[in-house]
Amino acid sequence: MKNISLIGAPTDVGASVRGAGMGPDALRVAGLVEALRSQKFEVQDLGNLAGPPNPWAAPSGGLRHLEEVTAWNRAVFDAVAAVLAAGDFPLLMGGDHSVAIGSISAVARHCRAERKHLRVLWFDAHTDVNTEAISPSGNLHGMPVACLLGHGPQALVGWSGERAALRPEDMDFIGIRSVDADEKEAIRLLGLQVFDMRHIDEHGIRNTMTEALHDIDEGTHLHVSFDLDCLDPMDAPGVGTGVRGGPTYREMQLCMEMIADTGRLGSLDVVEINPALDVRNRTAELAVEFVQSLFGASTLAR
Ligand code: 6HN
Ligand code: MN
Ligand code: MN
Ligand code: MN
Repeated sequence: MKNISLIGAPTDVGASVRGAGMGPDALRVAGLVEALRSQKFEVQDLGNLAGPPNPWAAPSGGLRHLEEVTAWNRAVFDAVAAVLAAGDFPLLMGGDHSVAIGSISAVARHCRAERKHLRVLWFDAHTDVNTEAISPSGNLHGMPVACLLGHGPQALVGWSGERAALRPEDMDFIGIRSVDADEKEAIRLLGLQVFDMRHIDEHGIRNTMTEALHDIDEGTHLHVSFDLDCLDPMDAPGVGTGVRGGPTYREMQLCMEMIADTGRLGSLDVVEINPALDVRNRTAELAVEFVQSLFGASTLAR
């Protein structure tokens, strides 16, 4: 059993709603370390990374805070790479979702070196595949997928050692219900597999996850990028860009349990928790429950 290393990336520079920078501490207060230790994992909290403050500036060239997002991702990349090099499991606590650029780039580089097949499951209300050319907001937390596929601003592309950290067929999206007008075209051109809420409504969460996990084998490193706004805001109010109509608590639990059953989870991002908008830390507490399930907690099995 691998040791789990927690890394905090306390920033909201990729968003235009402030507050996601408090996410790592919200997860700590919700008992993430203790919860994983109760499951008999060795857990070390590496503390929070350091990075630039939020300059609270308007977008320039279609991008808000590119320099700051780049600096934070450098720190994330190095920290995640170090944990992987030590043979441990990196659990990145965001932070807004732009931090997935550094995290998944480090994972992709590691997988190439280890000859593992990287598969990414992107749990989100949004597809985050905007670029500076098409984003309606300029917020970089709406662009990490594009960057990882090799289509973002130069400063944020190519970190894994190849222009694209991921190929479209290496990832699946689950829970999607908000896609910007030009993002739809990008999804079509890239050929991305998007299990949107309609798909989940029609096929059920179990069939959806079976499809998403169908090509996982012994050589797979599974990375989960978990944006808490994937959930319905009735359950998870502490997010900056909530969209109604998300998966229920039970549906999300089954997703986590089915991933745990693969035995291939190799790295995890938990992002977009915004304590400033939350109700009594409910969203962070919910996240802790889901992380426990991802790591194999089950109602009946010991
Ligand atoms: N997130 N599609 C919107 C945008 O501004 O690009 C929202 C992005 C939300 C990003 O929640 O990680
Ligand atoms: Mn996201
Ligand atoms: Mn989102
Ligand atoms: Mn697929």
